[in-house]
Amino acid sequence: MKFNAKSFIEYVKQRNNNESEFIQAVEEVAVSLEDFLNANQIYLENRILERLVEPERTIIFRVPWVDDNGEIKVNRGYRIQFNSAIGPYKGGLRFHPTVNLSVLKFLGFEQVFKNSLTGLPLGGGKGGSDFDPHSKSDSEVMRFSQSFMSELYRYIGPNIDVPAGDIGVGAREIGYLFGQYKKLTKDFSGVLTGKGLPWGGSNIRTEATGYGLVYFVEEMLRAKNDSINGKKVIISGSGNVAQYAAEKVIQLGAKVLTMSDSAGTIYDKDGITQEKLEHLKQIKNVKRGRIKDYANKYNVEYLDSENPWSIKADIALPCATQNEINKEDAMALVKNEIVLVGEGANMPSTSEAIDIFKENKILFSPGKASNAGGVAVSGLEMSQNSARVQWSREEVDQNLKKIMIEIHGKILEYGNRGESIDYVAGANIAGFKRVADSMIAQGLV
Ligand code: NDP
Ligand code: 2IT
Repeated sequence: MKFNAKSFIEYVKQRNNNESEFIQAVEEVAVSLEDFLNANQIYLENRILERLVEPERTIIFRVPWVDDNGEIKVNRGYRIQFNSAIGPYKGGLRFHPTVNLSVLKFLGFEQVFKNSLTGLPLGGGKGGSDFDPHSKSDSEVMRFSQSFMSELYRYIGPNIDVPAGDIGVGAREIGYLFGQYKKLTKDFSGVLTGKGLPWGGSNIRTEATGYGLVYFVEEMLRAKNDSINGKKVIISGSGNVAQYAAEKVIQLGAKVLTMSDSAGTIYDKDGITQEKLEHLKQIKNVKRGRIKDYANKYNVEYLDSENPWSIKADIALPCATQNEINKEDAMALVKNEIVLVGEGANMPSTSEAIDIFKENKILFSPGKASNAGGVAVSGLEMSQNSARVQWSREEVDQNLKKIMIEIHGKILEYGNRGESIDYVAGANIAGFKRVADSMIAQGLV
């Protein structure tokens, strides 16, 4: 049998019309796997890739709720249970107006490979809603979250499917979702991760994605006999991932020049200090305001409606959303002699941008590798819940670091090209192999 990535993508396009983000994610994987599949016929004979691009189950449901004015609102809820070959479905929930089937399918598909790379027993899933938590009151968010869970609870469970946070879903939302699940099922269990520390959460889960990203970047630099110390770093986003990526960068002696939100970018030439970062956390997490307030308070440059990619630096860490680095942005980064691009968000670089990084020999790591620290600590939260224990910050942090270093090692197995490392191919092949072997072992289900 012969696998041809191009014709496979045509087949996926035909079956998933108009799902551009999903097709983009599949295309990247199919291209990476071409040689590997042709050299390992067993995966072709078992039609593993055809099976992998078909979610095991897709649940779509109505989410009605009442706003503070007593008006009825209706949103759409989703949970995509993508693949359970190596563990219960696991992955975040996203609440954002841009959420649709294509976005959640790309996220669920990537999650399967990411979770496999962690080495933990985690299948892949993703869900969410087109609900926009911006400018909603706490009680509106609570009523929406309760309505969402009133349907979702039927399909999840600590050994079935364990959702967590993603864009628009943080500690507040996880709390309301957990409360409603418990009320409906009478069951206090580890059905969600990202829980509060007093009620079953794990130390370091809040920090895990951002810290893990920087641990991974350190490994990439170490492989080049370099280090992060003294580097200039541009970060996009100012949510969970961006905040803790910035924190770890600062701790390791590098300078964070930018952060952003959906309205614009702040450019702090002196570098964001831990103290200023604490203020930014207040703006974004407590006041739920705009990053522009940071520029006003510290009198730094504010780039209205712009992203950070035009600012000169050594390292770029996109930590906001998908396709936030396009071809022009990638060219600007290359022109400014960027050394490394480490994805904290899921699929923040378009495929044209990735091609430009490759052509210019930029060290580039895909989100499914470098942002795996979040779901990895979610996996550790599940273990702690099962054992009814809570590990210390130090213990979880050490575990996280170890997992990120191991992911780097697994990628080297398949992505080492002598003088360079193909992190995209390495992550896709290593992530695929574990899931594919498990699928074959479990028969045609
Ligand atoms: P948050 O909701 O905490 O923060 C998202 C940030 O990105 C905010 O600053 C937001 O701006 C900005 N943003 C969101 N959508 C857009 C958009 N369309 N255009 C421009 N800016 C945007 O989410 P997280 O930090 O949790 O997630 C960020 C990324 O990291 C996502 O890609 C997510 O899938 C990924 N990720 C998250 C993990 C986690 O554990 N949370 C784990 C692995 C990956 P504003 O404040 O204006 O909305
Ligand atoms: O994209 C991701 O890996 C997440 N949003 C975290 C998933 C999780 O289950 O912790």
